[in-house]
Amino acid sequence: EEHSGETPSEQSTNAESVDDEAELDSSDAQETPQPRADGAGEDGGGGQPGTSDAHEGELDETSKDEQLEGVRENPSGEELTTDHGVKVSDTDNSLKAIERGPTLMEDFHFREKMTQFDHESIPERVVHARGTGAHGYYQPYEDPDLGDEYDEIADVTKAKVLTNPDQKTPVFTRFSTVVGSRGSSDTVRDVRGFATKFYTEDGNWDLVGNNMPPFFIQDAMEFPDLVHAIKPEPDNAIPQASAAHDTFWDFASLKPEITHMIMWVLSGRALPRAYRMMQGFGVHTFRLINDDGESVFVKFHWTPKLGTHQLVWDETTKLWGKDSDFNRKGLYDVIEEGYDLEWELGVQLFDEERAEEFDFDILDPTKIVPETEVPVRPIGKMVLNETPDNFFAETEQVAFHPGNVVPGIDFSNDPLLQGRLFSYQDTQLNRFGSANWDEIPINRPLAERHNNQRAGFMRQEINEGKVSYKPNSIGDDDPQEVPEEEGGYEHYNEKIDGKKIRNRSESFQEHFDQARLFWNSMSEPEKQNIVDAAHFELGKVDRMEIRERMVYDLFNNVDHEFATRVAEGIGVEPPDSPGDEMPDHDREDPSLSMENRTPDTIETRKIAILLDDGFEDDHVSELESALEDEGARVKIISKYLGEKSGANGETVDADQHHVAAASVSFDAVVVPGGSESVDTLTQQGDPKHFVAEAFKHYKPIAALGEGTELLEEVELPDIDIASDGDGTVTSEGVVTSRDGSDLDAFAEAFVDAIAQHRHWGRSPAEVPA
Ligand code: HDD
Repeated sequence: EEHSGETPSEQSTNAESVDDEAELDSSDAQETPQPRADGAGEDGGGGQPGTSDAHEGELDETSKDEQLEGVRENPSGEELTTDHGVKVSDTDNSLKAIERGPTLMEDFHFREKMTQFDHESIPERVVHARGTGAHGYYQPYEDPDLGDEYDEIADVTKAKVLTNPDQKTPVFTRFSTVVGSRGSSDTVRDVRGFATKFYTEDGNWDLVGNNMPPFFIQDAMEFPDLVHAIKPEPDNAIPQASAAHDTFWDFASLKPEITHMIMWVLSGRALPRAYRMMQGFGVHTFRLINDDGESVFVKFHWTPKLGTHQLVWDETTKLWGKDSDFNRKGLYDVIEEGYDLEWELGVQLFDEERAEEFDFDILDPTKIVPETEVPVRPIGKMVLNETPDNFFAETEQVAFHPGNVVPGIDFSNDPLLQGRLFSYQDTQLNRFGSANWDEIPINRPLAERHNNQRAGFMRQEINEGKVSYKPNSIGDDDPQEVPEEEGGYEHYNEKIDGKKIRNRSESFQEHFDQARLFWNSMSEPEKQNIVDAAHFELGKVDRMEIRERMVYDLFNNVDHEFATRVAEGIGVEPPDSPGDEMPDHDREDPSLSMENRTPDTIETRKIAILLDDGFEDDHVSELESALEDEGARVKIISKYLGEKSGANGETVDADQHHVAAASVSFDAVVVPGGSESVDTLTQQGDPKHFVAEAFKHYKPIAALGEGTELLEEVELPDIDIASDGDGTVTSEGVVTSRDGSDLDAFAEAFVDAIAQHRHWGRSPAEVPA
């Protein structure tokens, strides 16, 4: 279990290696764990603790952790020193001329402490500022099934990271919101970033994707405009972390290519329940390259084992206040609690000829390759299982770059991707103020690095020797270039023939076909979510002409009924006939609906048990064990914290009290029996509100014995509640048993209801919560 198993004092630390003054000699200086030149030294270990390099074939799950171990600092049991290692006698009082006099310039400890503090902040990312990250590994499957066209993964790519099932490649993944600043809320309506750095034996590969497969625009040239339009308006910096304002929809309404992505952004995909319950997409078409230099196109897909799930809008807005770190904390907590979070990496593979047959251009990033056309083939899995030790050092300083690829993976000419290949290196210079950002421990490859790039701010490597140029005879012309056959990166030898031109390809001009495919593929509740979202977003737009353009020029070219439903909510005259460009098709792709992405699991779901003194002991213990056996996380909630006594003498501790707990932080709620407990609950507003709100948010609700009385008090519309003799009754995700005699059957029904995640068949409109 890697470093998390160690107590801080067991870890080898910076301080420890120079701890014993008596033993300090000139060679010990080497042992201070500076971020080091990987691979320096003939032995590859470089003589420094914990920073050993990967060698071919030796890479495993723990390699990155071991590398980072060399720079970890741990204060446990240590003495306070300055940055320069001088022991400090007083860190609370500055040095003064006399007791009540002015502070003296010579107080080096004061100056150093203050200077470091004054310079603590670095620029936040211009987009994707707010995020969270985790360590883990990627491992290819043995013999993945690639369908009829391709036999083996090694036939399509020579990337060892994707082909060698015996190799676990360390990864670091950062999830993010896009628009909000670093301190904004997690559960805003937004795209989510899903960026993974693979520390492969052949160098770093960064797959810098999103949780939605299309993108807003077709050419990187438009990216500054898109971001300016969606970010807070420049005169007053309002609104934060939201697209719901005039400038974004002004831009959108004038850019029909945005329509497909807008459908995704208005859907529940933009309100993920958890980062661990999100798909990820490489978005662009990339190339895979095999040993013979042959290329096949590829789209990358991450599929979470826990299903793809959403929040509902009302819930997200409450979370802004009650649990504003909901997504970031969710990832951190479950990993800390010991869950391994898993995503399957899948590929859609197609060659040039197949690409020609599609009725869209595979270089157009506003398009997906529908799974009805090309199935997704799982080729491996990623497991995230370690939280960072230090948010700034790891999650903030991790720097991704789509241009980081390894042999076997290459780019396509997607003009959005091509522009990104410039933008990320450039933005890291702005964030770090130096081209040496790749030397920061979280960004350092595990593969060896040797070249003649030199110097710059904050250079860490000590490059030995006289030579920093090629060709050279003084240093045997090292480091040597590597031929392609021996692993040197060679760009795909694509034939290019034509004229330089600044335009938009004719093949990029159709904008509504896939937007319609998305709409057609939604269930009715998902459609309603999209319409409601459009009502909110466009309802915040002051200018009528912008709302009208969205309805007439964009939505009415997706689907007439959709445009009509949106128009009705935002004071726009509904269009009388479909738009001229509305595609004439009723195609669907079931993989687009989240309702088809609900595997039968309740792992990591958070379930609230509402109780007070006098609860039915059996109900609570049986439910807890039934739910925990299935991998759910159970919390007991009561009016006050502390011990609660059951009717038959058992006791439980309340994990949370109602002032701090909110239904929006949970996936489901259950009220056990016990007349005294339920009497107390029914006299309070909070438990009733908890249940009503969970109902409003379509969440599974359960009650046993007298607990059913609480549900009756709340008056859940159109829901059957069990009476005596009914056994277990399930009604739109509300599971009740009045007699509570068959606890097993009850628990099973509740687990099933939780696995479905949300119960869209309800009509909660009148529920006052
Ligand atoms: Fe980007 C960050 C994903 C288009 C320019 N982008 C960034 C991050 C993700 C994406 C996940 C956060 C990485 C992290 O966690 O540190 N971006 C995408 C996807 C795109 C996309 C999936 C379309 C397919 N991006 C895009 C374009 C440009 C950029 C077209 C500019 C031409 N993106 C950036 C950036 C950022 C960034 C300004 C901000 C911070 C950073 O790079 O490191 O350079």
